[in-house]
Amino acid sequence: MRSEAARSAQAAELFLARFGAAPDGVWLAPGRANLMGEHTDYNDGFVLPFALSQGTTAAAGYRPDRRLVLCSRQEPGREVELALDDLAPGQVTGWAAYPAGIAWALSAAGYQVPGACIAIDSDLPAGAGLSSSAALECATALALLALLALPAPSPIPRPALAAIAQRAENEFVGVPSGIMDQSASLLGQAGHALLLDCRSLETAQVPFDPAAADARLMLVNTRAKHELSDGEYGQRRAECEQAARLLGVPSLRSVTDVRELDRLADPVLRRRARHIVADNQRVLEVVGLLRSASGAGGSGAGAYRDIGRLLTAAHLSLRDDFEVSWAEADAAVDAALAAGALGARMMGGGFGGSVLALVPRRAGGQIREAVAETFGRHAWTAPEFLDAVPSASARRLALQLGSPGSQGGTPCRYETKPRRSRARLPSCGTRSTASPRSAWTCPRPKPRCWRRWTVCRSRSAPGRGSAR
Ligand code: GAF
Repeated sequence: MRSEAARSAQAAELFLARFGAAPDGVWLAPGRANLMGEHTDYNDGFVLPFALSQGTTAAAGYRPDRRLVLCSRQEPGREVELALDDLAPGQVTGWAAYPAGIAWALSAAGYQVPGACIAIDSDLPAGAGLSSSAALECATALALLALLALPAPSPIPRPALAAIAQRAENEFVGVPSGIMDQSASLLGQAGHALLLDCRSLETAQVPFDPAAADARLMLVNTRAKHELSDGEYGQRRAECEQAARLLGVPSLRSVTDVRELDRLADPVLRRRARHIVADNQRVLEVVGLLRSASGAGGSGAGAYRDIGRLLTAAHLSLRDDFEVSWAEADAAVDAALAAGALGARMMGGGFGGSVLALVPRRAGGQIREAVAETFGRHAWTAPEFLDAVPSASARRLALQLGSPGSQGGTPCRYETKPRRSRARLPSCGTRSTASPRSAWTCPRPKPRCWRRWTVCRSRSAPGRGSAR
């Protein structure tokens, strides 16, 4: 795993290479894994995710106009420049819709979002079901809040920020996701899973230390790409809402006894609802087991064995009742269990993405081999294995200006030698192929803006805004 200093330096270098100046700061938001509670969030239920050590950085710099310029190391050639005042749902597509949606949702919530240049980098594999979208949203949100021209009177509470990020995703991007992913990224704590009651939005940090029980969590990226926007996710959501309507309850969270589901005549709706009711119960059981493991004074090995069994039960429920699993996930779960995993299940929205396996520490190698061998037999793309370590939430990183041999450390090449006549605002929007000195063009020659830019650029960390 890269250190925070290395991540910050790489993010700043990316910004410098593209925008010709050091950023005002670098913010990191983690992806998430989910221990238990799948598709329960939009049913007002319980979820138990945790923040990963892998995440997304946003290196950001204030700009004095009302434009947002976005580039990403993972999306070369797909840079986007937008006018903040023209942002509207559905207007931006592709990867940039997520950060643009954040600017839109923050403005809608009353924040004076500033113009900004933002360079994105990530070590979360896209489409692996590890919430790279939520991480992108949350890193952008912290960056824009820190660059606010007028500091907010008080820091925005993280749960409120999660709701703003969810709104960006639901309304601006058009993906009907729940609140779990943003909450995990913004509220996770190292060594803990986050118990979130999606009805009351109450949270609790639950100690989660598989290593104490000589176990570890392994993620298997099955390389089958998952997309929440492709319809099946929305269909499951609609089925759950229909089941709740037919049962006469505000949401499936209100059902705690599966026998109540006998009133549903439609077998498909009954199966969908059964998964939700059972997964809510599994979340609470896992929380009980984790608490007993951390309070017992012993290793908690027995509790982790039971958690493993619950993981596998959840997989069967997602596969057979909710019908969101996919061939590679089923094969990875079977292979992992046969090779000694304590439990395993598909994770996230489904139809692609990753499997989470709880494995005895010493069995990691043989489980990886068994899963890889299974994929080879099917002639599937080789899976990717990642460690899932419960980690800290989104945060500002100390700005590292330059690693040995880089050009880092240059605060802004426009600060000291602005052109005397026809000075141009060093827009980060348009880059020519000419020499670095003339690399920036701007349609509006405004020496005053220029001065403001240089003043602002010399105001370095900590930022102006309220975000941490
Ligand atoms: C995706 C969604 F974004 C979450 O809100 C959640 O519904 C999850 O799928 C399934 O549990 O990650």
